[in-house]
Amino acid sequence: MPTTLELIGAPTDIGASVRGAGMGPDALRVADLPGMLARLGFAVRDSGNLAGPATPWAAPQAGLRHVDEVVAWNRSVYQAVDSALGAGHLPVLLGGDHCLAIGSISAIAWHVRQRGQKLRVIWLDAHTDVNTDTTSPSGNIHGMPVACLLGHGPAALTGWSGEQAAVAPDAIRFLGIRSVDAEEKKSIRAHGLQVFDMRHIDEHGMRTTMTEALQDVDDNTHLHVSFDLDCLDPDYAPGVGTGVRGGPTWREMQLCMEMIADTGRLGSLDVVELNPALDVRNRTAEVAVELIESLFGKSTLVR
Ligand code: Z70
Ligand code: MN
Ligand code: MN
Ligand code: MN
Repeated sequence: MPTTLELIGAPTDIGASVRGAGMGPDALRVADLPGMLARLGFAVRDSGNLAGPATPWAAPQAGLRHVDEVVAWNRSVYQAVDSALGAGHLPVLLGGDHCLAIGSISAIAWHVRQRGQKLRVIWLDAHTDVNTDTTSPSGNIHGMPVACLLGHGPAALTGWSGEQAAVAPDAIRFLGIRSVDAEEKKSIRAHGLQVFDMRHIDEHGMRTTMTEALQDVDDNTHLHVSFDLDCLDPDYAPGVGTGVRGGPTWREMQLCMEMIADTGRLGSLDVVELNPALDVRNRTAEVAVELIESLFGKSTLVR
């Protein structure tokens, strides 16, 4: 029986700094994400888009912007990912901004713990997203999901997996990093987070970097990929809210995805921060679909 991929749309920019990420799920559908996955041989179930509160674009309060709405969206995401995993499906969250990883990865962490598996999270991003309400320069919660998943930050957004920390610091591998706030650097050092930043990729190449990042993946590992499209260089992926120069190229990113596919352990995926309002003829959505095709084993199938 083929693996069933369950697509879960979360059309919101509730944690972002600029408007537009709410159109991400439909742009990925227009780029034919469901058709591509079906052609790879998967059963695809598109659950459509979740509903949630509009983005008020209010000022941050106590270091947090839109926290009640972020909680509401993440509750829906948690429930949808939880029921996908409960049905034996592989959840693919279509964001939406990166704050949604709090609900997604919390649900995944709960199931992985129940199954007695080892969770490893590959965080593909220009940013480390490890701010909290007390360190964030912006108050935007898409800059905080990693901290929340490590058990730090506002009480309303921590502890969702049934443990204070959904993910242990040594279970996350960051790739493509090139924009880290001063307070985030302290947190990275304090937690000993494994950050494969752009300097590391430049010096060692993507192949060695991915070999290191996937070094302890074994037969009992659930691999979760949290793919922020601003990981890519903006020349290849202009349709993101906060592009940062100097990211991986299309080719480097393809190799990254292929090496994850080769593990055979991919268990869940977030695709976030696609902003069609800033894109050029849906190019970033199309690039995302090409990369996700490799992540789900395109090249493995032809070897
Ligand atoms: C900054 C902050 C961020 C994504 C921007 C930016 C965070 N460190 N994350 N775009 N995806 O506001 O916390
Ligand atoms: Mn991010
Ligand atoms: Mn980012
Ligand atoms: Mn800690």
